[in-house]
Amino acid sequence: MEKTPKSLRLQIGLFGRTNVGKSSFLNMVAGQDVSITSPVPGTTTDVVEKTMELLPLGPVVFLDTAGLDDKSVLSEQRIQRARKVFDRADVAVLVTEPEVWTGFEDAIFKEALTKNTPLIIVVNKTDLAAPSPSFLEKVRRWAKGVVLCSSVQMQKRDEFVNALKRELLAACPEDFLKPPPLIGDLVPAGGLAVMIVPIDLEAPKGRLILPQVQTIREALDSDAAVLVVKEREYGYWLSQLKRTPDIVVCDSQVVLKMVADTPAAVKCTTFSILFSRLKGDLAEMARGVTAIDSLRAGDKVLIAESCSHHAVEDDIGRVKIPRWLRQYAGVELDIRSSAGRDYPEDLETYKLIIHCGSCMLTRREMLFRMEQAKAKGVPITNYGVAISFVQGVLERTLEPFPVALDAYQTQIRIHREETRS
Ligand SMILES: Nc1nc2c(ncn2[C@@H]2O[C@H](COP(=O)(O)OP(=O)(O)OP(=O)(O)O)[C@@H](O)[C@H]2O)c(=O)[nH]1
Ligand code: SF4
Ligand SMILES: [Mg+2]
Repeated sequence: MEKTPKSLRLQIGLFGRTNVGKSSFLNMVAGQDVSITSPVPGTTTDVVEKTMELLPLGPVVFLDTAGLDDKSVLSEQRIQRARKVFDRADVAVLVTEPEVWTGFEDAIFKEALTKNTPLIIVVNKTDLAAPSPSFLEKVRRWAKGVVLCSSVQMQKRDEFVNALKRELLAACPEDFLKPPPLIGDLVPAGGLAVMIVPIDLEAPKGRLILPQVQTIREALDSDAAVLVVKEREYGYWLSQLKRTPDIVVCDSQVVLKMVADTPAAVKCTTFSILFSRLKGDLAEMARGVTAIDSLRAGDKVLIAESCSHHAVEDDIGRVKIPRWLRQYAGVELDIRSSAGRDYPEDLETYKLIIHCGSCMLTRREMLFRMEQAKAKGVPITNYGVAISFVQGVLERTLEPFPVALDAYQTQIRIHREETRS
């Protein structure tokens, strides 16, 4: 992590009057004492930098500044250094206290506006006084995001840090949400990717679906060759090849056949797994799927689709996944579904969320949905990961992604040990 150059890290500037708790807030987020704090105004006299990995955002650097109000006695040089943080910051975090809004806060707000820097307001010290609805209404109008916090209530740290992550995710510039490659890193220039595409009832007439087209396109962009076959012809064409493919990708519905027909030395995965890495956090999805193991009779499972495509007779989300889930769990489950923009408010009532490949969502939207699930303590996975899991081939289809495979193996081990004891 330390190898990531600073410019690739999201730079988060912390601003606020002396003594509002900027350094205490940073220490709470970092989970360690990074910046000195004290009741004496003007404790921080120079910029303090703290790099950390703030998932799902990735590497970030917090810049804790000296409070610049009339209580600070700083040299011109130090004032300039604190001011310069504004030029570096990709996101500005203004720390304030309930009901306190002075000319200082106004100045920070205006500077953020002029520099077009997204502003998040942290209302700190809420343990001393709750902010009034009118104060909150005012700050919500001005900032991209608002976080209510108490930097001394460590028992609520997770809640505060999750709220900050959600606001950062919503506010950070698009560049910082650059997706990992779809397939480009799995097939070298001059290499070969084989794609298995079933042409069944669900296949649209006369064309391929978007995820398949995008995957083919990215392999071609990597100067690789692509062989596209239906599942029935796959074995035959594999036997005709003079070289082994670098990667084989199939539609999740034929994953069992792909795994059976693919030699152990050849890497293989599914379109849906490729997309869960592109759009979200594959390791988290791989961890989340292990929740299927502990589903009990009557448990609520959400099948979340992010567009309202016309459901066909043997639809994957409405028919096939529920059937496989019930077969795997061996009990009756309460399986609900949501489609399009509506993502249920009562996520906490579900034992598991199984999300579609989210080809219609941006990476920011999907990461946001994952964060919402996490904030409510609900495991989340996706169609591709879940299908490979219930078919018993997930370790095979995660092989091309060592981090996700490791996350899955660790979680399933913990989980099965817990069930045994
Ligand atoms: N009750 C309460 N006290 C807090 C909170 N956050 C910080 N404090 C206290 O407020 C005082 C100032 O905190 P600092 O974190 O040093 O504040 P700062 O904004 O970094 O101050 P300067 O570096 O001087 O600009 C310390 O005594 C903290 O313990 C909070 O959420 N609740
Ligand atoms: S957004 Fe989801 S439900 Fe809609 S087509 Fe893409 S994967 Fe399927
Ligand atoms: Mg400080």
